[in-house]
Amino acid sequence: MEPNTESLPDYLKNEFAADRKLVEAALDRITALTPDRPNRLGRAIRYAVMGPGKRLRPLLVIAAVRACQGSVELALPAACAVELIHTYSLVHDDLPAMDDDDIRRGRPTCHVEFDEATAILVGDALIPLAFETISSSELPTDRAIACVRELAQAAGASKLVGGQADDLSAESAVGVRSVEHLESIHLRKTAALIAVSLKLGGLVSAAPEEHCRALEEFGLRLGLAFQITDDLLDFDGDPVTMGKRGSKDGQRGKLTYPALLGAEASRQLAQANIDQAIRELQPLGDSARRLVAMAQLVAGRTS
Ligand code: GRG
Repeated sequence: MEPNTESLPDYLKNEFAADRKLVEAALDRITALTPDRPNRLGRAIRYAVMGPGKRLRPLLVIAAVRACQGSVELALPAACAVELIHTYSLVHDDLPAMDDDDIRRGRPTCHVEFDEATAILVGDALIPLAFETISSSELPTDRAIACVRELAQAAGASKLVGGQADDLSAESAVGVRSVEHLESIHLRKTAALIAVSLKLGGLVSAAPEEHCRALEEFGLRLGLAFQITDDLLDFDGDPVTMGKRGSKDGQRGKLTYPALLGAEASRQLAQANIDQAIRELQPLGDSARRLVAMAQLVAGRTS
């Protein structure tokens, strides 16, 4: 499920590939089997985390660090922490009580490969592991605390979890069915974790507040565009390229952008959010070019 970087200049292609390797190696170390973790749980954690994900969020942390002239090495634990939270949310979202999916990242979902109780415990274990990873890093204490606080807020009941709760309620179709309602769900469910990835890159690099704010605003718009393209992929994407089933949202009567606006207007809205995201980067000047390239990848993504 690697993102298609064909359209990028060679130096950026190589840089993303190298950053991806760093992230994979760090995740591999963090999830290594150890005698103090029950073996089956440890294997399930590795199965979920080491599956072929795009690693968009950790790559965004690193791209933000590069834009702020920070240290990639120092940022790796925070980058991995966001991926651990993201992975827990996928494992729990796939459970029968939530979205009830049997394929994720081109393979059986965690509860299908193992069992439901184990998949719940995988999520339970990944949340503290994320915060342990940041707090055991070499970051100066004040930056580590700031990263823990921001990530906890983005993953909490007013953002990721609250957005998921409202998204599940919207399935019953008794709620308001408007673009504003949909945007409010996805700003929390999808965009908050993408926005905090960018903000963590700024915080780790001790970037000026104006730059951290610009990175977060970029992330919120990018996150919305990411969600709209996700809805479009579910609507008319290729399940093999995506590594998951398509047309699920339509079958469940879910509130989605194509269902509300139609495919063409949804595509335009995704592009408008990408354009706005890129405008938000203005305070960072030319050093934001990697982030611009990543926004363009999100606009054209097929998986
Ligand atoms: C269980 C609290 C809780 C939240 C679940 C992640 C999520 C919220 C729902 C997943 C459903 C979904 C399709 C959301 C749209 C955006 C999204 C998060 C897509 C998956 O992220 P990718 O494409 O996945 O970055 P990979 O596998 O590449 O990491």
